[in-house]
Amino acid sequence: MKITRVEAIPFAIPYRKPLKFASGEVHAAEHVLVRVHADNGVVGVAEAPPRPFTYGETQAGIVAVIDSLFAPQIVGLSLLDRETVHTRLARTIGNPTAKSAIDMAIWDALGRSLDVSVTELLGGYTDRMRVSHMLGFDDPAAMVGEAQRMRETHGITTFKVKVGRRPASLDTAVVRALREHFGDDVDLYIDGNRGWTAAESARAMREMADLDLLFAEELCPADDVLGRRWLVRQIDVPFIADESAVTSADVTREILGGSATAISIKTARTGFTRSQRTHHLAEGLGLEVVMGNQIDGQLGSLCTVAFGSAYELTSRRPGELSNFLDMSDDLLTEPLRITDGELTVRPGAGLGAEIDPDKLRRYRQDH
Ligand code: MUC
Ligand code: MG
Repeated sequence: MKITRVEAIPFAIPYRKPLKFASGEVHAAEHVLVRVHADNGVVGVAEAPPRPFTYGETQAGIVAVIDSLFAPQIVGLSLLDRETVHTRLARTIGNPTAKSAIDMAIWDALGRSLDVSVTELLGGYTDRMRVSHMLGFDDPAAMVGEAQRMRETHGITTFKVKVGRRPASLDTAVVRALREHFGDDVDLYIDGNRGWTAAESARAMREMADLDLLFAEELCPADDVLGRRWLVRQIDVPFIADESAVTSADVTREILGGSATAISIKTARTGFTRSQRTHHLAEGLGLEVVMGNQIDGQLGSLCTVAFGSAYELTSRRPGELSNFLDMSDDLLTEPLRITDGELTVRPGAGLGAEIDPDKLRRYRQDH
């Protein structure tokens, strides 16, 4: 089970409808498919989504760091040497999605080699998660319409509403319209992607006090240290740290510092190995966890549900697993389906994902 080769293949698939939020917008999935080959003939796969507005990575940068630094450091190691892989990749700072895609492709290859699923390898708690859908910026009628379509078509009843615009009434009107339209039939939470100041966030939370929000996420920057602590102390729902808490050290710092009271785990940026560490830390600290979405394609969403289903804590809340529905196409031979508000892991070995060669030929950008 020795790693013989690591491929990083850039591809681009347009979105049917762009996703807009306070820190940026996404019009196309310009991701990198990572394939880890082993000497037993097995190939593991995962995808890296560059998010320059969050982590500074670009598609070309991910390909370059994998080809020039990461691949040479891990070729020759066994698929079982995950701790050594982790340590070697950690010598390079940053590059979270490039590292994570390699890590997850190794777990996929290991599962395929041992003929067990990644979820079973990680913890095997369940085989499915309820799905939370993310609603990007639009006017209230369009966002209510999208939520309604998601409920009718996929049975989804939990929605994360992107907020952080100015004036904040643009967003509070959306949350109010959703609550008025659905009543108690849906769960709602909000994500500001650092768009508001602490004072604007506090005011908006007061305006929405009667709307029964489940969580609030990254409403203002964690770097506004005292303002953020002041905000988190006064609101009465768990405050999720997302982009401010990527590593376990970040989680420790933000939680112990009072800048958050819950966390988002995103396999796209912590893979399976580092997500395990964050999960264990969250359990030890007694934190709520939401499995987040890095605007993943189907392969990335499969990674999220594979990890989220592996543990009780990560499968307790609906996971953000539906962004791929906005893409015009994808790479998998067998598309993911969200049914009755749930996404299941793939039966079979590893992640259970097969890449359609024709689709990869159509969308890859390196030829
Ligand atoms: C999210 O939860 O914030 C948007 C920006 C990012 O880093 O992730 C997405 C979703
Ligand atoms: Mg977020």
